[in-house]
Order: sequence, then C-alpha cells, then structure tokens
Amino acid sequence: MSFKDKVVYQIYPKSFADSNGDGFGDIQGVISKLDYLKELGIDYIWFNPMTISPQRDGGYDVANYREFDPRYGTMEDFEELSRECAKRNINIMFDMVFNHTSTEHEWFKKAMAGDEYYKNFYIFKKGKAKGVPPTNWQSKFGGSAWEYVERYDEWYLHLFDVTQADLNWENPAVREEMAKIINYWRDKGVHGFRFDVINLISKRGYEDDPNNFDGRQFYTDGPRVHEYLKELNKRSFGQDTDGLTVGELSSATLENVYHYSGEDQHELNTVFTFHHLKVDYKDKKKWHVQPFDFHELKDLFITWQEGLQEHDSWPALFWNCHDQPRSLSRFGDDKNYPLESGKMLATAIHMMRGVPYIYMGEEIGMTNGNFKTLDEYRDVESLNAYKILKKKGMSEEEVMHALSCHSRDNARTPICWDDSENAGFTDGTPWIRVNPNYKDINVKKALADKNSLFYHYQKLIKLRKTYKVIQEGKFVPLLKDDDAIFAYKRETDDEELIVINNFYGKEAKAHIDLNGDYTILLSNYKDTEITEDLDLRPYESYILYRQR
Ligand code: TEU
Repeated sequence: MSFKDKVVYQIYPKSFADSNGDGFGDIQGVISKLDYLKELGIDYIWFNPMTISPQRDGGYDVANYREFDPRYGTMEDFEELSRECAKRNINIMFDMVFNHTSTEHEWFKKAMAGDEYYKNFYIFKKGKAKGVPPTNWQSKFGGSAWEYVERYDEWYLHLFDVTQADLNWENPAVREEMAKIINYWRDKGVHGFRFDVINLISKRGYEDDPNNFDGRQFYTDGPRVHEYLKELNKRSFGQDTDGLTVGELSSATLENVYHYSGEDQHELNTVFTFHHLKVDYKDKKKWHVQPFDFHELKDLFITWQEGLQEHDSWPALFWNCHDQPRSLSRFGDDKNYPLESGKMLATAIHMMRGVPYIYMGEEIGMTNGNFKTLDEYRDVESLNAYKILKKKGMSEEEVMHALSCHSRDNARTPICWDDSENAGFTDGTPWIRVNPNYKDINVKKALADKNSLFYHYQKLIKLRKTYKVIQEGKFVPLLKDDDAIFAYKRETDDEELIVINNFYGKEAKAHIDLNGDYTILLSNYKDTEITEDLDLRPYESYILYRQR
C-alpha cells in the first residue's frame, strides 16, 4: 500500500469528544464521530498519546506504554474503535514517545530506588562541581536540562520537562523494549506510527555548548540515530507491508532529513519538520512575535520540496498540530476572509508533494483560543514561559500577547461540534475552556453549508485520490520572487497541475505562461475564470489541470 494518496487526520483525544461527562475527551467519544471523519474522506487517524500519564505534558510524559489512561477508556473500548475504524477503511496511527518517559514510569521509579539495571535506562551524569549541572544545556520548556538526584550525587537529563527523563538509547535493553512496544501495538492491529522527537535519541557527547545556546548541537541528529532507526525498523514496523510511519524531527537540517525518509533508507516513510512554522518568530525566538515573513515561508517550502524530492524522501504536509497556533489566525485572515483564506491555505498545502495532515477543527476553520487570562492556560510550556519571560523583564501585556499568538493551547481547545453549551464537546466542565466563537464556528454549521471549508477539504482529499500527478508529480516552483503569490506546478509525463495561491487580502496578478488548455479543478471563489493576466482576488486560490 502506498502512502502517496493518503491523508491523515490528527485527533488530540483530550479535546475531541467526551462521552461520559468528565470534561475529558475519550475513545467512545471518537467512536461516536467516526462517520464524520468518513464523510471527510481521511485514511488515517493519528492519536496523540492515550496511555497512562500524569499529563504534565499532555500525555507526552508516558508512565506506561501499553495501558490506556482510564480517562480515555479501556482496551475493550480501543478494540471497538479499531473494529469501527476498519469498517470505514480508516487506519490508526499511534504516537510513540521514545526519547523520554515520565518520571512516574516504573523504570524510572526503579532507577530512583537504586536498581542499577534501570538506572542505565536513563542518562545520569556527574555534575561539574557541587550544585553545577554536567552541561549548560537548556530544557526545551525552560531552565536547565539536568535535575540533581541526591541518592547518586548525579544529575539526570531531561530535554523537556523535569518529569520527562531522557532514555539512554546506547543501552541495548532500552532499544529492545522500544521494539517490543511497537510489536505489542502491531499485534493489536496498529500499523501507523508517529515517532515523537525521534532525531534527539542519540546524544553526541556531554559537553558545554560553547555558544551558550541550548545544547541542541549535541543531541540533534546524533551519530547513532540512523543505526537505531534501522534496527527498530527491522525489528518491528519494517515488517509491515501496509503501514505509515512519520518521524517528528526537531530542528533537523535538510542534509540530515533525507537520511530518515529516503526510500532506500529503511527507516521511516515520512518526516515532520517545523522550519516553515517559525517564520513569525522574531530573531528565531518563539515568544517574540512578528507578522509572518512570506518570502521566508515560500523559500522554505521550495527548498524542502525540491530537496526532499531530489532524494526520494517524503515530507508530511501540515500547517497545524497540537503544538502550533491555529493556521487561520496565523497565516490567513480569520476576521475579514476566514473562508477564502482558510480554503487558500488548505489548497496551498494539500497539492504539494507529501502526505497532508489535517488537525482536528482545521477543516471547519477553528481559530486561536482567544485566551485572556493566565488561569485559562493549561500547557506546561506556556506556564513556564510566562514565568521566564516575566523574570526577563517583559511586561504583563507583552507576555500575554505572546501567549495569545503562540501558545500551544490555541490548538488544544475542544473541537466545536455545535452551538449548544460547551460546543457539544461535553456535558460536564471541559478541562480547558472552549473557544468563545463556537456559535459561529462549529461542525454542525459547516456540514449544513455546501460552500463551507469542510467541503473544500473533502474535495482536496478526493483530488489527491483521483490524480496521479498530485500523488507523484514532480514539484516545480513558479513565481519565486513574487511578493504575494505562492505558486507551483506538479507534473508527470501525462499530466500537469498548476496551483496558484494569493496569500494576501489584496488583488494580485500571476504572470505565468500557460501552454495549452487548462480546466479549473478547484477554486475558493464561486466564479473563478482563467483570465489572460491570471487576476487574483483577495486570498484567491485555484488549481489548474491539463493532460499533456
Ligand atoms: O514536540 C517536540 C517539539 O519540538 C515541541 O515540543 C516544541 O519543542 C515545542 O512545541 C516548543 O515550542 C513533541 C510533542 O509534539 C510535544 O507535544 C511534546 O511536548 C514534546 O515532543 C515532548 O514529548
């Protein structure tokens, strides 16, 4: 089974649908909405982690890799989900968080209780001096990446929260456990896997970062990462003929990336990278917000599309996920042109070369969370950032503005199903509050309007399944220097597709030489015509097609 005609839908299970009124989404809730996803037309559902976790980091602090957190349901619920998905031809993708475990995991607890075998599952090192950590590396969620343990007079590494201890992949026993976990889920019928921050698992050495940076050069794309992935592939998911794997690569360079997903690499099918989602970071700093840099965005798309294609390597195509603010608020205009800009953004991504991902609620045009006060936030990264930025002297107003633009919670509000209380997500009190605009933006309304964003996504998915050129065509950039238009061509020997997207709320002209007769496959205005100058209205976007 090829993955090139597939589309993945991401569910953040906590915020999808709550079946039992505890304010927390669950597996039965998902089952009740499968017909909706079938109607959309997706092939895979990627679930963020649902196994036992103290939820310090939304389940990415795994305390048990095999048992569901009872708030999500039981193994029986999962088996029912699996059967119901199969009936609808929907596959399941699970999230494997293998760089670290929660400090609540029994391995870590044993390590802390003096068991040397399990201590060697983690990365413990001596400090440089009393009270001084082994290196100056910074945690991705703020503060030192090391935590002192008195019992050993040593420090353990945590690249993320202090409750997320990094695993020691140099230990063969750890690698064997990881393969067993995947095989456990394969036996239960799961053949899609997303690997969390998988390019951080091989550390290059434990030295101070000389540039006083966060230390990432010592653990990003480390020396043994490809060896580990090839081994894992062979021992587990590589034996599947019909799976889909995706590696989440944090800060990886293009030169490194194609080693992970090249067809002859025997590692992963596809990769997530995030460079295009940093173009609204001022000076590369997440909490320093600026309007997005269109040229940078376009250059990144072009460089990565061309670079990966050259090496037969495949990207995931996405604007949104549970770690990113909502794309409509970020790259579109959620006030004046929500429908046009929403459709344009969708087209721009879905027609590229790779596997498109839709993050729950994106298909109905959900916007950033509109949080006003700190107590409305739940995310550990945002709450840490608040303290750190205040300490650095940022004003209350500036910090709250930065959070309202870039907090991960923007994407984590419950999906709005209808205009009833709590947007139809729960009968109880939601764990995080619903977006106040739910009366306007909800699934019920989207399904009732044939011109809605939902049906645009549905059409994009159908197009991918219908046209080989969308699945396999060569990507060729057009109008590279244009200040407002992102346009590209996809071509095979028999077919040609031209995708034109106006990224701004003002008119533009696309100066592209067309040779031949094209039809319009899809557009975001009702009356789009192919004019001589290829005139574009605000956020206008269309797909031209011809046989060669
Ligand atoms: O994300 C990794 C990652 O790079 C982000 O956490 C990023 O550092 C963060 O959003 C900074 O802005 C994965 C998961 O997707 C994320 O939810 C987890 O928190 C993280 O790994 C740790 O497991």
